[in-house]
Amino acid sequence: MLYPQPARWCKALLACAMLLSSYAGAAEKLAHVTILATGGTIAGSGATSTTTVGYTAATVGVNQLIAAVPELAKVADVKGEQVFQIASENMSNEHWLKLAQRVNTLLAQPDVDGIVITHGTDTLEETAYFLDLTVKSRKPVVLVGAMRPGTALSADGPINLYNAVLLAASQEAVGKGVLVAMNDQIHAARDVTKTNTSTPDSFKTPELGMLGYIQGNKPYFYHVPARKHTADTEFDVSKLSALPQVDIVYGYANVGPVALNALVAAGAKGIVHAGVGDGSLATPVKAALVAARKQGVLIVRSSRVGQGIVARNGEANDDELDFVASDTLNPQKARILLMLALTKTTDSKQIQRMFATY
Ligand code: DAS
Repeated sequence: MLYPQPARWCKALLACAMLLSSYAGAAEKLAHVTILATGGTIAGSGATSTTTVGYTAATVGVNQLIAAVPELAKVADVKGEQVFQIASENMSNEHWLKLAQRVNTLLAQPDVDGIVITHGTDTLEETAYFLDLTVKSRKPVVLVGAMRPGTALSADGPINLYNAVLLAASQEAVGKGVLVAMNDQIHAARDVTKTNTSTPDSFKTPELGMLGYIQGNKPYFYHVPARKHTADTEFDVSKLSALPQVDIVYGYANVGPVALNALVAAGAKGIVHAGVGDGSLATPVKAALVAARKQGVLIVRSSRVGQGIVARNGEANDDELDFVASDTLNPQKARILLMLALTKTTDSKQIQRMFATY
């Protein structure tokens, strides 16, 4: 038969219409995820396929990142914005304020269900925690990076980006705080840290544990963050154009007060001391910290050790010295909480409460 009967035409047209409507329906059901690109290795390129160190970070734009992973279209309706294009060792307070303000503006829109931020791995944990304390929404915000540039054999960026978008599009990620998706794992912003200079399994949450996995196109959560975050935060950066200057001094054998005194003289409003052990203070440094406190500088005792609680009144009499203990926050994260705390108060007792809350 050359031409099908009209009845068959109708059946064929009906089948096509149903197929198209199912695709359209599926597309309608996909969550709307915005990818904010900031640079880093995930946007990096190397000279050869075996260049996994010594490549150039922050060379590939957000549209190229999205085009390189067509599978994204199966898990979300994705849009991209190039917010910055930097290696993350150059991330600044100003970058953080701009990013937090953009995230909050987007999440207030009903047509945005989640956000993915592509980021260099060097300060990814810091940006994640800053946003954990400043995002005013329960919608998912997921940070993602790569330990190898996209030009390398077994580049980890594409699958990390796919997993991050899938997570940001999921209902499971709602209300869990800012998340980090790396190496098929889901980490909480507060506790994740970069533990290796170059291997793909670099991001870990030592002792306190990661939240779950992304496997077989699905997120699996086994834990939830215990501390306050995002929608429950008391910090508001919406009208800020700068943050108080807070610096970190490192403890080690034979340390003296020169670096500390220079930072205080340069106008630091807060100092985080990355002490040896349980936040111990070498005698000459303790004297300089006491003098700084008398000038109104807020002092937080943290530890270079990386795990465990820095106990209040443990290695130093914080009550007498009017210092703050960092709880389990590592020095770089204690700095972020102290900076935000100083936008609200200089009362050390209030700030200690904040370290017990977030
Ligand atoms: N320089 C590193 C950064 O941008 C590259 C990376 O690991 O992302 O953080």
